[in-house]
Amino acid sequence: MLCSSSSSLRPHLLLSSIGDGLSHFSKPLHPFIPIFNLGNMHFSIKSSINDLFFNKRKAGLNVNKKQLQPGKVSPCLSVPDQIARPPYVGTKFFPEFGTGSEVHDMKGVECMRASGKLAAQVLQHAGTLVKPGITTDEIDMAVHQMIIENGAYPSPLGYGGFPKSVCTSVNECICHGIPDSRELENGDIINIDVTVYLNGYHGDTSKTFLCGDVDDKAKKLVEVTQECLLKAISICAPGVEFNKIGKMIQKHADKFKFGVVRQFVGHGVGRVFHCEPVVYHYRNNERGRMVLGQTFTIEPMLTMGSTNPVIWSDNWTAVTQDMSLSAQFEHTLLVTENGVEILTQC
Ligand SMILES: [Co+2]
Repeated sequence: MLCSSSSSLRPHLLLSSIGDGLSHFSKPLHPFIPIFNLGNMHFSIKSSINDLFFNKRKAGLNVNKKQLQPGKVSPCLSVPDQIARPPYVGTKFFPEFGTGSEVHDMKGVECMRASGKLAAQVLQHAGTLVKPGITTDEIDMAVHQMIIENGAYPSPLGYGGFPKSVCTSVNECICHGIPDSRELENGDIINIDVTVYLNGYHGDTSKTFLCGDVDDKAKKLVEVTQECLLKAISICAPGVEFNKIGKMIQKHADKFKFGVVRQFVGHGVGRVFHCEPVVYHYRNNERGRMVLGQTFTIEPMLTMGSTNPVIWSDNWTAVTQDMSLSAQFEHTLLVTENGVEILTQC
């Protein structure tokens, strides 16, 4: 959850109308927060004239799919009192993007391994639930239950007011979809983004799952997005520049003519949910190198068409401007002597 100019929960968000043209990204304000709060202004999905125009264009990009619509969001779920909360829970403000990077000693590494493993197990379980007819709200309930049963807190719940325990991003939703009453349909793709807070450490991971029979174009998008993540992971090691990640991802996406979303970024993660470094998924010349013992995420979002996000009036749900499909994969990584260890795998 981070937005790029300002966040994955919120990758950084830029003004969507100029997003692709921006070369001067300011530092992310917050992973979960758009720089410009477009939701309540002119970009409401239902009212935008642009949408009418872009809907006509979506035929080849989101074949036979209905435009995603907001469903009903159920009341907040509770967390037992004995489970420790991250410091942002119960505050009205978006947490600051942490300026210190997460570099761990042996004990910290063990805590990161534990939270990463739990996040991966929860994500794996959530994936088994994906089938036509299940609601994203039911997936949220299952995720919430499994996290609290393991003595952890679901990091998205209460993060800057986010109302649910997991992000569920269907079809043209790039990220930060709020679980609701919508039933998954045959042919949908859905990203499930799980973050858990266990013993004071966050573990953050997401995957895009196929629901029923998915057409070949969408399958290819999902496959290539996962390849982008794995290729980026393969070049990480102490001393490697973070900008190598974006180069690798963009190069592979370009081969298949898929777009790379710029406004949402990877991030440092550990005691803090979102902190430095900012990890861009597209070509860039940002400075900064990986350090032994450091933990961060890589979480590329690829699209079939426009990479510009539009934010719904719920202030969270980010969808592609042209309704083209979007896929995402994410891991939390630990820099080791020879490369990185993927913390978020079972
Ligand atoms: Co993340």
